[in-house]
Amino acid sequence: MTHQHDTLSVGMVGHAFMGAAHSQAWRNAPRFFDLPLHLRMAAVAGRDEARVHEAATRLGWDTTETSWQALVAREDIDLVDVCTPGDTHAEIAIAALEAGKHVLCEKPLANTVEEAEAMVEAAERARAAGVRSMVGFTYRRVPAIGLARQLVADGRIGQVHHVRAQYLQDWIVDPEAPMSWRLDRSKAGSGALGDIGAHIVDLTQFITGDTIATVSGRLETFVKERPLPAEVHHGLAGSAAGGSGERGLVTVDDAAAFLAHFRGGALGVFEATRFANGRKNAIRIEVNGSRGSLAFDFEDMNVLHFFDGDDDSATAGFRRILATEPEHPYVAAWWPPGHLLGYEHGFTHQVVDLVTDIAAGNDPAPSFADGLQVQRVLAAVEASSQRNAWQDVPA
Ligand code: SOE
Repeated sequence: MTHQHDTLSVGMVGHAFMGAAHSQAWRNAPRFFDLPLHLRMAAVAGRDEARVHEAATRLGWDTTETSWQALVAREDIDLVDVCTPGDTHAEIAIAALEAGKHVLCEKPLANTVEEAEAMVEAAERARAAGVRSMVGFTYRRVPAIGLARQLVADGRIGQVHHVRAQYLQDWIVDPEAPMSWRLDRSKAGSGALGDIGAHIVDLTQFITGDTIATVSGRLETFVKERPLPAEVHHGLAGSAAGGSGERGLVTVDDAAAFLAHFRGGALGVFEATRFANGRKNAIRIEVNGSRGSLAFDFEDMNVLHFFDGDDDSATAGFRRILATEPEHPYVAAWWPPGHLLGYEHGFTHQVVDLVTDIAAGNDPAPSFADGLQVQRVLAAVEASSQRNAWQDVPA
């Protein structure tokens, strides 16, 4: 379905924080990996003409559009990369799929289960014509996370009993941190729950190969009103509040905590918060099984801790595996062992996997259906918090 048989022309919608991360990935993937298709960074779309021009120059896009509709209508575009806030994901992705374009869509897939369902239907219709789609849970592509999944699949930790996951940030702990779209339910769908809780739901299910069956949770909004911003940095709240004195209503959760029961029998404890003072982007995951345990923290993202219960008890203990060997996922394309990877590499790996699947005619993962399943878990947590009761996640 590519425009020219060996070129994939990409059009990106949105050019803030995620747009910058995706641009770097589209640019770097072919420089480090042997891709089956030539990539063309054909166009970027944004509403403000001056800003989108500046972004295209800075991020390396050939041309610009001032509406996503114009970008989707372009015949020379093969793939649409959706890097906008959640309220526009469904509309853009469905239009692009209907126009026969492959779609990469930022997470969470949508703002509601209903939107996500419509996206899955559109993806399935388009798939019949060879059109592919993927949702951007990039942390799956951290090598240490890939290794963790492999160890679980190989039975190295045995039957999974416990899943412990925290996603901890602190960028709005200051009550004077200004409003941003991420604090507005009509734009973002939810707060910490969907923005970062979605990642740990996806990651724990990816690592364990299991899915969450039922949840009991509580959402909290600690600061209910904030100053309207003078400017917004990278979609996160800026440090300087606007001078007008006007305040806006925070309509999403600041933090979410929930218990989960996995279909395979494991018990899960999850926490997602923007109020963990001092924690910037900690993603901590621990899995305890009948034969061993795994532990990961994104703030030390090249490392996986592995406890092998089969070791001699006199010398057993968590071993610190530096996941930078060529046999670890994606690493061979980069630097020699011990030369570390960072946040942006996950986005590059995402492009590599997507382009490889498109060229091979395979279904990329995580699919829109996977994104919908995560959305159902998030919706169940919200419902549980409202009802003060356990809530099942539809299979
Ligand atoms: C903001 O909380 C954010 O940028 C998330 O939206 C991303 O998904 C996460 O990778 C980092 O934090």
